[in-house]
Amino acid sequence: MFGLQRKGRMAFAAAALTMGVALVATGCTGGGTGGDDTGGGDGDANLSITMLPKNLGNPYFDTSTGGAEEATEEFGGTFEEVGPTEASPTSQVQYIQTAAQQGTGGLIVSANDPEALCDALDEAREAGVKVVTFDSDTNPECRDLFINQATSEGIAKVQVDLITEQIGDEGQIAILSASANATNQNAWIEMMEEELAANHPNVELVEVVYGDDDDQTSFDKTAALLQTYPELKGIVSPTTVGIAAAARYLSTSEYKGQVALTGLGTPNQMREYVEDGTVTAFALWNPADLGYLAAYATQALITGEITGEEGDTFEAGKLGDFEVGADGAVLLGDPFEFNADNIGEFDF
Ligand code: RAM
Repeated sequence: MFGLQRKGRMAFAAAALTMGVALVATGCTGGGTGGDDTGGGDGDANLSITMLPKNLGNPYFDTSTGGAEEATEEFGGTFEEVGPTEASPTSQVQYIQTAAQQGTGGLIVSANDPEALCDALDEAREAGVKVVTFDSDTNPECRDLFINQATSEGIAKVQVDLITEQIGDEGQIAILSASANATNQNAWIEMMEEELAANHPNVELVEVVYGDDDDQTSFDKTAALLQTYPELKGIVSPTTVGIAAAARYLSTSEYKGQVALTGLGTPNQMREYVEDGTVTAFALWNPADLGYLAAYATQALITGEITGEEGDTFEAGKLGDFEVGADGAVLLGDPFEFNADNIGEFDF
């Protein structure tokens, strides 16, 4: 659907294994206030990079920020991460405005809402800032590029495959999502609903609830789901915050091992729940690679190596060469399944 292409070899396992090392160097270098003389990797290019995740305090985004900072160091730019504490639709606007006022060269954003950031992003782009979304997109006209972790179809399918297998392909399931406006989760949920309707007639999706990528809210929503639906057989949480909170709730409850839980999680947050039998398998991609690729794509825009047109190609350091697909989207790779057999190999 996105017409995206990735050139080069998947470096997922190797990169994942080195994350422990990469994260040691993740302290922000500050800056982001540079004018045309900032950076220095490419003559006069302003290689100051500002990273704006959905919210701060989420290990998933800590890891993607680590990857982006590693890339920025490689190409000789300056780097800073900014962001709100709450993943609400407009909470990112002020950070976009400030970054633009301070003259950042490139802004890398995971959007809490497809539309709410657009005015601020338009102003930033008019001021010369290159805007790259990653992880969760805005409407395509509001940014130069979107760095997509995997196709929405692939992310939806792996989660439906996992939950239907875990519940014997019949019974009630619910979805515990992130915030209600999140572009990425909403796209995945729509496709999960389609996949369930098409291929799993005996599975009933009873409700989608929103934990707002907040640990406590997600925990409470899990408890409420289990109370409301006594027949519930499984929960899918397509958010690393949600699945970890739901696993924590289930692990000490009477539902442990009775109600299946899967979705998208980080190995470090999910390890104890795989080991104690609360969860058998879940999926994700490498957030460090996603941030790394987003930073290299931003650099290629800033230096003028690419404009973001379909067919543009650029090099992303250790990840190799990538090509811009339809709608200005670049694809990282495929989702990856984690389970008891392989989770010990990953450290992020
Ligand atoms: C959370 C965020 C992020 C999403 C992951 C899977 O960390 O919602 O946007 O991609 O989960």
